[in-house]
Amino acid sequence: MVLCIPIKITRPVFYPPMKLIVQIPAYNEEATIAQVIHDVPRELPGFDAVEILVIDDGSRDGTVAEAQAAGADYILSLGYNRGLAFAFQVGLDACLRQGADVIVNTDGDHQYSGEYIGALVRPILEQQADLVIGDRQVEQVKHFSPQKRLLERFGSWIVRMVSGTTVPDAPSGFRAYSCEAALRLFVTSDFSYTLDNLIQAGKRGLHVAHLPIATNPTRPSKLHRGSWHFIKRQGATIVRAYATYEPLKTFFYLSLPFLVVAAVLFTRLLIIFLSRDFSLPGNVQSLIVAVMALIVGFLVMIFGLLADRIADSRRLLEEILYRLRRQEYQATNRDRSVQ
Ligand SMILES: Nc1nc2c(ncn2[C@@H]2O[C@H](COP(=O)(O)OP(=O)(O)O)[C@@H](O)[C@H]2O)c(=O)[nH]1
Ligand SMILES: [Mg+2]
Repeated sequence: MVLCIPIKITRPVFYPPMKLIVQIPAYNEEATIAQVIHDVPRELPGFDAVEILVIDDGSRDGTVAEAQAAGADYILSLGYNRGLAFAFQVGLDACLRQGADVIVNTDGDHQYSGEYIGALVRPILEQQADLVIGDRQVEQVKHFSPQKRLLERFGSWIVRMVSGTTVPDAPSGFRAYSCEAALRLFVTSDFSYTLDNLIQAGKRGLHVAHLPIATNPTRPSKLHRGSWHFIKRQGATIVRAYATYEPLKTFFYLSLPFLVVAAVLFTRLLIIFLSRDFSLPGNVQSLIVAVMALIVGFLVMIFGLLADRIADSRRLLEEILYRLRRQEYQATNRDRSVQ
């Protein structure tokens, strides 16, 4: 039986049992993981089951024991530390294998309150969204430094521009995925999944919603290791994602300075040429620079065309991956109705 209901198709008359899995990527979170697990509501309107998956990213403390004692349904141990982006993707795949219809991601440091999970998944249940992001309303978070607040707001603004979504808090880790979104999206960044996933979702036309939430004060972020580190890693993710989805635009913007220099120099040379009896005395250097700028500008545009072709192939690969995952999902969940 197909449990994943594709977007824009009205619900079947027969409602299959709905399962929500809350996944928690955790790296050395023994102090807070139990609190996060206890905070997850085990009964929610619209779901027959709410389960919890902890992805232990090679923790060297008592995270696993704490999670087990607190009642986590599944613990996925990655063995050694693979980083948040990897842990997140492996978690989504595991949730799909367990037959999740909706997946919520929350952090192991108890930054996010379980009380918002019901509201977070509602737009997905109502088929109004594929991805819902918890908006921490960063400007009001007192335990963030002014610098961090500014960075996060600026970063979110860039992501909105790039992705074409309206999400106010792009790096938020509190988010809900419909089964369709989890099957379609995949993380390519090795730093964090948050921006990567959001840009993919926006560019591939998934519906992205957001919900204002309040957050709990927590330990300092382990990902945000200083502003420069954060800008470098997240900046690289945004530039890569934009170039992947908009190669023609990206390479056109890159070629523009060269073409402008060439145009200005050629115009100047033309004026000199016409006003000095069709000769260009003493302007060989300008001519060389103009020709070089023109060549580089055109080469960059040609790279854009190549990148555009590669992006086309990637689109096909994405579709193949989606269909493969969907088949796996249907195969592993064929007998869910008898559970
Ligand atoms: N920093 C970090 N966090 C990880 C890793 N693997 C999983 N996580 C989890 O990712 C979540 C977010 O990390 P955190 O340091 O709170 O970053 P924040 O989102 O900036 O607050 C937490 O639940 C971590 O336990 C890892 O390798 N490094
Ligand atoms: Mg945190």
